[in-house]
Amino acid sequence: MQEQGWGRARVLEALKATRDEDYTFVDGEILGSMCTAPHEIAVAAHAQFLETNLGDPGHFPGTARLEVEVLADLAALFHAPQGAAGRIVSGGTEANLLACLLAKAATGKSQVVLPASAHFSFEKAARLMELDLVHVPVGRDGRADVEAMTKAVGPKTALMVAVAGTTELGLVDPIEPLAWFCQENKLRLHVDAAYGGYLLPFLADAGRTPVPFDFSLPGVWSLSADPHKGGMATIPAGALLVRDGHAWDAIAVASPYLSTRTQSTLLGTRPGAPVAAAWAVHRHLGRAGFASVAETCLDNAAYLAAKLRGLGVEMVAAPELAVVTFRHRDPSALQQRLQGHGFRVNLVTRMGAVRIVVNPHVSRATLDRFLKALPACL
Ligand code: 0PR
Repeated sequence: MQEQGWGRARVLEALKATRDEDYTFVDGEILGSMCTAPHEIAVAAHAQFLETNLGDPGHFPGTARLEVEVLADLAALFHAPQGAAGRIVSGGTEANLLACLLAKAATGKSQVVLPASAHFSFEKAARLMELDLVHVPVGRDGRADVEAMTKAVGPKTALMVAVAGTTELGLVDPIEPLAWFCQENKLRLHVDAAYGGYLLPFLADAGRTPVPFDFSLPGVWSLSADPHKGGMATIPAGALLVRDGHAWDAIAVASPYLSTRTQSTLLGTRPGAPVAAAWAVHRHLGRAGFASVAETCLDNAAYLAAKLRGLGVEMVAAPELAVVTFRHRDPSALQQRLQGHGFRVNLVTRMGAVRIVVNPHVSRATLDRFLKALPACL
């Protein structure tokens, strides 16, 4: 640290210059992220709640109520029964870590059966909790292979994981048969809807066939969804809901010097600002607003995929949600060339492909500009 402090203007100017080195969601510069530009009302709400800490909710009873209300919205959206309980967490990673921790605490077992397509956050869970991860190869369609998943289950299994919107392809696993299997075998099923959580509830509104994925399936034990992805809240905001709310008691630690007696999230100090942001977007858009955003994203993804096919580009899988992943003989070179045109796509190295996530900030006009630049880059 330098000896003497800088004036306010100098600090802010230096920060502005630094921020200018970043890419932004504006103008569709970032095309491969699962996050999106926070909604304008989320930004305003975030700014109002900067000092709030949900780790000590006694000081912030208003903010604590917002967490309860966001969770109640999500519980209703995902058809959670009476008695379910959740927590707002820092994102999909913390939600997956907690789902594993809750299952381990409830069963005393440490094996987790999951599709090979599951997010790498489960690897972190495995290291932290000494879990035995059984990665089951996915079927030819890129989705969890039901037969192989059920065969992988044994007496040591604490949890099965299914993904509702995979990171690489945005595909939804066959959750219904997996949930029936788990129900019949008294096994816990965690649905990772970090990405799909704000799209799947609106498929029917968007003129698509609904896909069962949530607590309406009795075998679903827990479900995560990220307000900081499809919820257009500010970072960091994830959510984990558990069918049997008492499950949280098993991981609670005493917090004697705080305003609550126990805590059962991984974080101690927890920002209230993104929770206020999520609440603001929920109230401002309502179900109808989210349905309309979902329809636009799904339509735009289908438009992009059709145009790409027209250019002779090969999709890894037909897009089910709004992730468009296509093959290229040299994905890194393609990424570099697109970067030269102001578009940042993500690599899916494992598949020799690049990924575009058609999130709310990606407009039809942006896609048309991208499609115009693409042929010269291919
Ligand atoms: N579960 C699924 C299915 C996910 O896709 C992700 C993140 C997570 C869990 C973990 O969520 P958090 O990152 O919120 O902890 N998937 C994206 C990925 O890893 C996240 C991401 C976000 C990627 C922003 C790029 C980016 O610019 O690809």
